[in-house]
Amino acid sequence: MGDFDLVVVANRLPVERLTAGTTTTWGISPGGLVSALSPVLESRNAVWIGWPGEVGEVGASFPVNWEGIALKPVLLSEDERDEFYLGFANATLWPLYHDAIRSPTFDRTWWHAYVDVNARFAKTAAETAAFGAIVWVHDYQLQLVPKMLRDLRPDLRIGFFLHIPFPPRELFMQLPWRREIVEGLLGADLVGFQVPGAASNFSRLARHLVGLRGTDSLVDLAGRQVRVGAFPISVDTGRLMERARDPAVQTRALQIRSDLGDPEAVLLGVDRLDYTKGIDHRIMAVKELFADGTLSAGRHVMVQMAVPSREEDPHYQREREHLEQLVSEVNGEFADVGHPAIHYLYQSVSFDELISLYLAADVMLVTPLRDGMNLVAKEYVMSRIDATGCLVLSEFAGAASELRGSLLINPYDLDATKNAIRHALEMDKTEERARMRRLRRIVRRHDVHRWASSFLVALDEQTASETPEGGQRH
Ligand code: GDG
Repeated sequence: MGDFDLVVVANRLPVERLTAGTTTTWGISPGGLVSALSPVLESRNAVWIGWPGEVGEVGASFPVNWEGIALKPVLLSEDERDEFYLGFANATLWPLYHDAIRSPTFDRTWWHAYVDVNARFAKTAAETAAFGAIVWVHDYQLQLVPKMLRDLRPDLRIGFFLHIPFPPRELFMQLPWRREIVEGLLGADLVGFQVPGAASNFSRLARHLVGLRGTDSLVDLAGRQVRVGAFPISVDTGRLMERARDPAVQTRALQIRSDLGDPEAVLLGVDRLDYTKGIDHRIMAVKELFADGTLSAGRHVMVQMAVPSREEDPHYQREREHLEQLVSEVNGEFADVGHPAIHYLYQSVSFDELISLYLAADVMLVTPLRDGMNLVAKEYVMSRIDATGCLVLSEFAGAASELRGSLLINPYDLDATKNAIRHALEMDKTEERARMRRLRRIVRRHDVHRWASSFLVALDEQTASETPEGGQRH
């Protein structure tokens, strides 16, 4: 038993090793979960348990504390990195949970590694949490942890949040270990999803596979109830607006536009390079708009930031080659000397630079084929402090159920995507501002602090109603 009152368990720690020559330092690592959780934990007696992102020992330079959050590494061997992380998490669960856009691989060796690594995370959490502490487990890599942890420490209050979609029954049933996964999640007191559809997919499966009773929001295990619900994640609206108001960030946005040749319109995409994000569908739509004369180099430009991700995975290597080929075809055909049609950046940038890019963009293209939420869409909205700018958003992003003022598209429908981009380019300022104000109101009312506190309040309520006298839960 440890002494932390709030334990976050996630696959990755919020830091990564940065090496320059022979010097090693640790810095904050980019990614959806880090952006979402850091502001919530900074003021609590909290510990974050996760994998440092590299195999083997972390070494003496590893920070035990990062901006007020204690860090506890869970180490993986090279085989575990390959089988648990690259294998079961990213080549089985990730594609299966994203509509099977790529075929999931089912491999028994990977499954055994998934069980072993989940057990290590559960053991570390059991050793770190104080009596009756809250343990908040995150995401698809750790779906067995809730049950394993409950078996070790029945006194804990366990919440689980899935950041990615939860598939419909027809797809989930392909998984050879479907029952183990559902039972693993049911070890929690509260299981949270991004959207109500995912929550009801899960509750229905629990009833169907494990033969339990209950409703879409409450699953009844013998002697214990598990609450299930939607908790749409959001962004740190205060920080985004503060950075967007910063004169240096605004000057940089003007500089970016001037570097792009002061075009009439800048279209922007920002994504991890991932086959779920629909980057190629988006570029195809833009290509056709250059072809039919709606867009022309010099007057219009697209900037596509593709942040390197999972580079060891052959699916991701192929996706990168495919995108680079596509961008080069578009530029080959439609660029003018000094005026590319698409600026493609395969790199990550600082948070301030990202906000400057958002400020420089007239049209933001967020077109995933399936996405749990998509924070980029919400970040763009909150950066547009003067309420200008248009958001073209896939209806298959979780964000679509909230961001009703955006131009919603089916990313598989190229004509619909082209029409939405045309609409964005031709939109009069009154409509643009009205839409953006509406979007800003929605995101501002529901920022990341509210997301975290509503999840923790729901967990509190659930466990308060469940705790028998003596403080032991079963
Ligand atoms: C998963 C789910 C869900 C991107 N490039 C840079 C950078 N980023 C930051 C963005 C944003 C985050 O990374 C990406 O978050 P997304 O939500 O768009 O996507 P995933 O990484 O797939 O996240 C997703 C999320 O978890 C949270 O629950 O919304 O559906 O798939 O915050 O700003 N940050 C910096 N430089 C970059 O170049 N600093």
